[in-house]
Amino acid sequence: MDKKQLDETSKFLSYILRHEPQTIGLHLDAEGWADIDCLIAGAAGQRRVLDHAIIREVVATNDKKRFAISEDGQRIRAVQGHSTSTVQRQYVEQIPPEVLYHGTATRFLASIFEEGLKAGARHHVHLSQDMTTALSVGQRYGKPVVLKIEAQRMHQRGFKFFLAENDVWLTDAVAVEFIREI
Ligand code: HQG
Repeated sequence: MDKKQLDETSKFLSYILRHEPQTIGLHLDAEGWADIDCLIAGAAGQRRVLDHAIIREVVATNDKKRFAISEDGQRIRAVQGHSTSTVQRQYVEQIPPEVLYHGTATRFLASIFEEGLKAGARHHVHLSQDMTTALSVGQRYGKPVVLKIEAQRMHQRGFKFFLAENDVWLTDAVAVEFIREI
């Protein structure tokens, strides 16, 4: 597959495995796993040709390591970023570094400094350990801005942090007092 096809298939998988599995009649379990044969059959119903080799290539080449395949090769899941309520992943709690970063767009700043960072449609607020990643995340919504989150201080106050398999940090919400604009 060329890069364009890989990106396009990755977007399709993100849509199905994070947000709208029901559009192809796919069942996800609470940990987000879907049977790959069912995924292939559901996609075929929408005239989208997938097979195990294509899916493995998308998973292996994905820039953000968004997906994982089970050890037996039969199931696939998105490792984070879900909005569908059928998935309630139980991430293991982790101690965060001193600071983490959140990329957003300048147009959201007034609201963020009023009500803090909220998860929105997804299940968590997404944070990263490096500013470059945060900047590219923010760029998706307009003029980007990076916010510094006092993660260690939040942790000391009892807020929970989780680290997805692809190194994206997750937390339920971030109160204004822990947010600094850079
Ligand atoms: C903003 C991508 C107003 C928040 C990325 C963000 C990430 C508020 C947007 C992952 C707000 C939500 C997630 C408030 C938060 N008022 N705006 N109180 N609180 N926001 O897409 O973090 O490529 O759901 O700043 O790499 O942008 O999809 O979250 O701008 O890891 O794999 O509301 O998605 O990964 O947007 O991105 P999103 P996000 P993928």
